[in-house]
Amino acid sequence: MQRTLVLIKPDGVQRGLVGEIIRRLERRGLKLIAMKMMQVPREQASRHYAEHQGKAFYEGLLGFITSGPIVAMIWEGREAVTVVRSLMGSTDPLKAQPGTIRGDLALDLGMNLIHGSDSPARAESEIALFFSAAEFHEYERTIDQWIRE
Ligand code: IDP
Ligand code: MG
Repeated sequence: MQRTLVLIKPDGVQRGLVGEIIRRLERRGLKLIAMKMMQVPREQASRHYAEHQGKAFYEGLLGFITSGPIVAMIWEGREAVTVVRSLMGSTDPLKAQPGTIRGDLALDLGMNLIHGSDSPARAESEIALFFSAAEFHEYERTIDQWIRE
């Protein structure tokens, strides 16, 4: 079973879309393993977005992600990384398909509501950056027999 890191960015919290976003992930059948509300320290944000260092939008991105509380979560399921990315939609909400989180709920590249890891390897390192193993919840869901073949 694969795990992925999801962040509801400060715009999602401010706009009251935390429940809406979680609802979409839950309804797909993904399983919530960990969740917390936090304000990301700048040092953690710069590690999280290290791949974008030096790009024109980097400073704005760091300022934005550290500007207010976010909700950080770990979600588990078959191909969870790809499934979450497809539920999110394209990075630019103007290009995101209707039916996706960004395509239904956002308009701006810098205010696109949600982060999801883009590969299993990145998921592993991003999960380690945001959570300690003590914060994971191992539990059985009886409903899984109706989700997993
Ligand atoms: P992703 O969030 O879909 O994985 P990335 O390319 O990893 O997209 O970029 C990280 C975040 O940086 C995006 O979600 C978006 O908020 C912001 N971003 C990416 N490209 C641009 C840009 O060209 N201008 C402004 N912000 C950008
Ligand atoms: Mg990315």
